[in-house]
Amino acid sequence: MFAHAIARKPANTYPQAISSSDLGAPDISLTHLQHDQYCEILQQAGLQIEVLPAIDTYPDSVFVEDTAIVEPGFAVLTRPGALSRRGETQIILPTLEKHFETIFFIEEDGTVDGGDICKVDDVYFLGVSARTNPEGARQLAEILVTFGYKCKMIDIRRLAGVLHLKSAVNYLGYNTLLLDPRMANHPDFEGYRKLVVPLEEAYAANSLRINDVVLVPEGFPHTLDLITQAGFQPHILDTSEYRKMDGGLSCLSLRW
Ligand code: CIR
Repeated sequence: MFAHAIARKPANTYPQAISSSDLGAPDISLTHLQHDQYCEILQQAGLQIEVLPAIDTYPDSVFVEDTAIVEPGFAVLTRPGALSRRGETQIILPTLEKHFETIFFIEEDGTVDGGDICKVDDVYFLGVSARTNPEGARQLAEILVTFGYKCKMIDIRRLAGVLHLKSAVNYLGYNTLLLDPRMANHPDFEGYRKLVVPLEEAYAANSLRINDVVLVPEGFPHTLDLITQAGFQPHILDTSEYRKMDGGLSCLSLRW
């Protein structure tokens, strides 16, 4: 169960965030509305959420998930792979210091984006991507194993159009993974119950379990069906303005 979350309001510069999509420019007032709706559902799900102020220096700073890995007892400050995002970690550090006594740091030359880090019970899957390099994943694994977690690296560098591991793999609890079809036969995911989204709904593989509900992006009927049929309680959220900047439901918060 999650009890806490941190989010950050979208920057006025959000339209300049990194994007590989061809979905057009985000509408800033709709971006804010979708953010409010997101924070509200986290609260309804029982989380205490701290919503940090917007930081216009960092257009991508609404995607707080990438800046840290958080656990009830500790946090790891990442070192984002995109240069334009690297300073986001120093900005969020004082907030993390309020919540966590123990903070670890990913050091140069390692890079890690939180979006690449997928926790599945006592296993951490560490995506090696265009953002998280093998050295960053190695440093993070070194920290996590001291807390008893198993760590497995998953190389996604050949998966076209997949930014982070959690763009393609998310854990819904009850031994169930929600997967992009290109990840469905990965040997490290053997033994899990798999819900495989159709390729045309790959974006919805980034659905997010928050306590009793699974947040599902709007507009992905097959994924919604899969999740519902599997016995989860879905809650649909419109994330259109975040999708335009390659972001999804998990990216918008840190949860512990
Ligand atoms: C980026 O390229 O870094 C942002 N535009 C999107 C980050 C999405 N974050 C995530 O999946 N954790």
